[in-house]
Amino acid sequence: MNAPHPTAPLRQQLYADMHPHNLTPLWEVLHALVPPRPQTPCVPALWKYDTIRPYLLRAGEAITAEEAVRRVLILENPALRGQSAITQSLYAGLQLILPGEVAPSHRHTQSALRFIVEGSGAYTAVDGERTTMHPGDFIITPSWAWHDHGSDADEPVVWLDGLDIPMIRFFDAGFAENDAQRSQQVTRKEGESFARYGHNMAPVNAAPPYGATSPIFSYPYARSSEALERLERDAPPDAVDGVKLRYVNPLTGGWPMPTIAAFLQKLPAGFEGRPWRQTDGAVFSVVEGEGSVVIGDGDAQQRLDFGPRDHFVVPSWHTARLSSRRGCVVFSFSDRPVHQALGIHREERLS
Ligand code: GTQ
Repeated sequence: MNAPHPTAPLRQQLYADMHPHNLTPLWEVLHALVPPRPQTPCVPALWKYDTIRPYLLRAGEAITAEEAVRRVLILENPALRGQSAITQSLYAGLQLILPGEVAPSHRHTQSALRFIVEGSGAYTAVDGERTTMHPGDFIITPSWAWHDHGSDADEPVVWLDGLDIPMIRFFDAGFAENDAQRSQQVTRKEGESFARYGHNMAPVNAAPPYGATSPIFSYPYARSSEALERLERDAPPDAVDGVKLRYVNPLTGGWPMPTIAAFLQKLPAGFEGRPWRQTDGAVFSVVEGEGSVVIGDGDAQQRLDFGPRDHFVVPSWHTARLSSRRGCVVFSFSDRPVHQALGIHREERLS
């Protein structure tokens, strides 16, 4: 055993005496505060849709969308239980809406994305325009925009909600309001935003309607998946990502939301991806096909096998590699725009 440091009693007395004055010594915590590499408390996790779905449907019996305001089961990182967070900065949940229901209109400073997991025919309304949901569609609710959801479908509709809730909580910058009306009045025809912004063209002399957020509020899967299929057919896949595209704000070429990046990727059949790591922890939603991801190094390695509608999280700076025997399509989102805005984003391709 090491002999106690000669000034140890001095130190202990110092700590005790200054404690009531809200002072604490940096040197006891310096290495944890300024770690040599990211030390996230988040752990990798997988939510199998077959396991989750019965609980979602039970939630549908236990509470109406109206009463819940948003009927969502939160995907909580197993190491962050009670914090409503899937990573330190991001929130994810699965929202259920049943035929005829309305999730009433409100707005908040948190930005939201919806990625449709199951069912067609529900809608979300933003700023007087409704968009109909289909599996694989990527839909945006900009910060502080009124939004309500509803369903004229004849089946349950489930989507993944991705929000920057923990980030906004960190900055203590959250505001929210309920609308006077339950459902927004429809003032614009469905597809108007897409016609204006979704065809590699843009209005002349018009200010961006949602500031730093994309003016396209639905990116239909039919279009995104067609791009991936063509690229899979006509171009060589990337060694790490397969065929991967990012969603863009057409007015800037940048990320669709100021706090959240979103991606769609296709792993060709037989794909064995090379490993990579990145500072932005990412949440994945599987659209079609099957595959697996191996996360971590050495003894801490974990393999998660995924299929359609499963969700998983790869935490910050964890080495990961994707593979797929039969091919698959996977959506993902992360807080990369914030890392990049701060100049702290890092990624590494490993071999
Ligand atoms: O749909 O507005 O999952 O406000 C969490 C908070 C969804 C929403 C969530 C929300 C919403």
